[in-house]
Amino acid sequence: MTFPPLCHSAVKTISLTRFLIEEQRAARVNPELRLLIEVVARACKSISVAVGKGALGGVLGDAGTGNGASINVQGEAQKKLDVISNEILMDANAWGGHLAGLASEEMDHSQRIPDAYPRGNYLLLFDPLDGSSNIDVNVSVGTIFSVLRCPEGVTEPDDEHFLQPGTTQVAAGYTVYGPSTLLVLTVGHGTHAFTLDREIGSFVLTSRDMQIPPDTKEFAINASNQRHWEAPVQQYVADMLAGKEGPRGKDFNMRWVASMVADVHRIMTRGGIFTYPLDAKCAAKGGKLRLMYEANPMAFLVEQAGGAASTGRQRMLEVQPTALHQRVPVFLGSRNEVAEAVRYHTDYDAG
Ligand code: P6P
Repeated sequence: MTFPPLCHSAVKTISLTRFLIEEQRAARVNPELRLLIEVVARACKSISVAVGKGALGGVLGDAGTGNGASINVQGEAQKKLDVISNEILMDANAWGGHLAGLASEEMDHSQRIPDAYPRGNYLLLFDPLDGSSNIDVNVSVGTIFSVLRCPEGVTEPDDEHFLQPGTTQVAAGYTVYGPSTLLVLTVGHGTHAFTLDREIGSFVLTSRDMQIPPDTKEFAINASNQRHWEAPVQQYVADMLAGKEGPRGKDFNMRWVASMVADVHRIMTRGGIFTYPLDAKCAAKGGKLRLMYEANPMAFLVEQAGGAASTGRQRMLEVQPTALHQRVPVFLGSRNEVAEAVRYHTDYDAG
């Protein structure tokens, strides 16, 4: 008896679970990493529900007691949803036995999996709710995560064990909580997008092997910082703004959502360059965006989609981290445009 022809559309879809099982059969993930990704995806579904409630869930506004907002290690006011999202990811990943430790934008130091639970071979880093300053104005926000191997023989990981270059990531992803909730994932074999089907509560493969167009006419930058930029960035942006009559010979468009996940997802979908360059305001910190759980996972995803990611002077994934919450300048997206931005830095540095 062979299976009858399955006709209704639901069986033609590939769920995240089926995708990961097929990746496992192809020896591209092992059972432990598959479990890790499924646990993180399930936690993102819970975050999507919390974000989606908005004012009705009493989850908007700043976290902290009546005497003022709580401030995180970044020196930023925490939103209630920052704290809720962080707790969702912590709780979801504690008991599964797939992790040795985890680190979050919202926590000063990394955390080992509690002794009550078995420890696994992976380290998880995340920004539980990136762009959360947009929450109160109902603009898309997201979760960003990165997966590293716990170093051989380390059973009690500390911050230092997380300080691995982006090339050592075994998986990375983001979930964007927008008009639809999308999980974009790589395990090192292409970048793939899954849309949350709220009726059945599962992520469904909607874009296999995404490809970022190599060229673009669209850039994303916070132009209010223009007077603070380094000289090569000033020139790079000025030449784009000069349009067809200028040295670039084409007109450009600009977008800035101020939510990295939203800006990067646009670029993953239609190309572009996202940049948060070094500027006088953040130069002392090394930049604005964090290397370990923002720039590196996004760089992995973008490179797997045929794009490029740089600090302006170095391939992002080759930066050797020196601190858990280290910040870096970021240029990522369409590979030929990133190469152009890097060239402005190279030419400037060469005098
Ligand atoms: P600015 C959000 O706080 C974030 O970390 C990224 O998501 C976003 O790209 C950037 O900062 C926005 O920074 O200076 O424009 O508010």
